[in-house]
This record gives sequence, structure tokens and C-alpha cells, in this order.
Amino acid sequence: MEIRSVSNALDRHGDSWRRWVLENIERGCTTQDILKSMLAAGVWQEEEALSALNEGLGLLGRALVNLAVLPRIPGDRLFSVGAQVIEVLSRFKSPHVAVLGGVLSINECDALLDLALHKGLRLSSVVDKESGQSVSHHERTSTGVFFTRSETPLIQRIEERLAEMTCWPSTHGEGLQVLRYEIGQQYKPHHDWFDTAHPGTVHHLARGGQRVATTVMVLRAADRGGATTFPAAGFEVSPPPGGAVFFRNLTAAFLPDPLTLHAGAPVEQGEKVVMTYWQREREFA
Ligand SMILES: O=C(O)CCC(=O)C(=O)O
Repeated sequence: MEIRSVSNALDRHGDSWRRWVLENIERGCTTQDILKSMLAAGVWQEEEALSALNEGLGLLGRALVNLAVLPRIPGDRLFSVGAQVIEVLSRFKSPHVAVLGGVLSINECDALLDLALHKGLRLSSVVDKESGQSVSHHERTSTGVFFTRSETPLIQRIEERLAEMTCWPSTHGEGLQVLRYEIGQQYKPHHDWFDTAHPGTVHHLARGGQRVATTVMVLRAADRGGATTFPAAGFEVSPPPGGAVFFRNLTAAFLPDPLTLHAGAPVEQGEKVVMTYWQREREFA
């Protein structure tokens, strides 16, 4: 069926793309798969691909979608999630990073830290490349604790806020993890994505797929040191308490992004407490 009407985004990259989008909607491909292919082609910007897809869906009388192709932070400098006003303090394009203020209130930071201390902090672990098991390692000297999803009403509220903030369902999030670094403690450079070359990642990928994004929220900032550094990209960030650094672990072509190599630099004075939120490609059950 040939459908013609005045449209903007759908015609942005020529007739063949227009036909391709409409044909794939008609064939019943998922909107997520269509968007992925458009972005992987390297021609489309994310916002225009989403608009083009919605124009196509509208022309074919299908329901419009408001999805992100990967987790993302809305475009405005200030945006609200419920009563929480979040400020985008800075953004980097590659790797895809946003530094945020006001993700958590100071009362929430205190309550989360109390919950974590009450549950008990243990030496942090890393994923062993061969076995996929969690093991302690000299590269990660912090202590920490995992919450289960929706463990308390506060945790559930924060997970829902993070889901809305990143346009990604809360069902795709791992349990929140609180990490505490005392003087000299650190997390050496690492990636959060699972490396498919390592046998130990198979069972991680089977449960929810790749880790597509990370948000590290600051509950307590160190007096000196303790930045979250991105050594391959050459910058570091130190969001204020209640703030966060969000980054996508995959490139726009859906490949693990080597520039997301990141670290928790050693704390030199005071202590740092963060809470990490990892988001998966699919539902994490
Ligand atoms: O502590 C930090 O700044 C970074 C934490 C981190 O790298 C992680 O949780 O994956």
C-alpha cells in the first residue's frame, strides 16, 4: 500500500527510508527493533528516528509510542519527575553521559544510607570473567550492599523515579546497590557492560540481557578525591549530594562502548557513599 501525506521526519532521509519504515511497521516488526536498525545505520538521530517512527505509526493508524531506544535523560535543562525537580548540570556526547543535580533529596540520601547501614555493608565484589560469580577483588576496595527491587516503599519510589527519569521501565532495573568508600578506597577502571568474549557472562546475559545504562547517585560526597572518572574519555565528574552521573553503556549502534571505562577514584579525605542503578536491555526478573 502506498501512503502519501506531508510529513517531516519520515521523509528526512529519502524515499527508500520512508518505504522501509512503513513496510517494517506493516510487517509487524517491534518498534524497538525498527528504531534499533534505524540508529545502527548511522543515518538517523535518535529524536528524529522516534518522530519518523511515530509518523509512520500514525499514517498506518497504529498506536504511537513514547519509548526510548536506550535509556536517556530528557532534553530540557530542568525537568520534573513527580515532585522532584532534576537539573541537567552537563552532558557529554561520547560517551553518552549526563551529570544531574536533585535526583534525590538530602532526606532521601540520609534514609537510604541508614537503610544500607542497617542491612549491613560487606566488602564489594566484582563479576569473575570466567565463572560469572561475584568475587572480592583488590581492584574494588569499597564496602556495599544490594537492595532487592521494591524492598521498601522508599526504594520503590526511587526506582520509579529513575525509570521515569531515564525513560526506561523499572522492570528492567537491577536492585539498587549502595557503596561506601573510606579514605584510600576505590574502584579501579572497569566497564559495566558484560563482555561476550568471557564465558562467565553467559548466565548474566540470559537474565535481562546487556547492561544498557548506569546511574551512580551520590548520597555523601568525599571532602577530597572520590570523583567518578572516565579515563578513556579523559574527564571526571563529582556530582553534588543528591546528584548523579548517568551514562549509557552502549553506543548508538548498540555495541558496548569502550569510552565508558570508568572508576571511583580513591577517597583522599572524608568518605563517599554512592548508590548505583544498572538498567538492562530487557526485563530483569
Ligand atoms: O564510585 C563511583 O564513582 C563509581 C561506581 C562504579 O563504577 C560502579 O558502581 O560501577
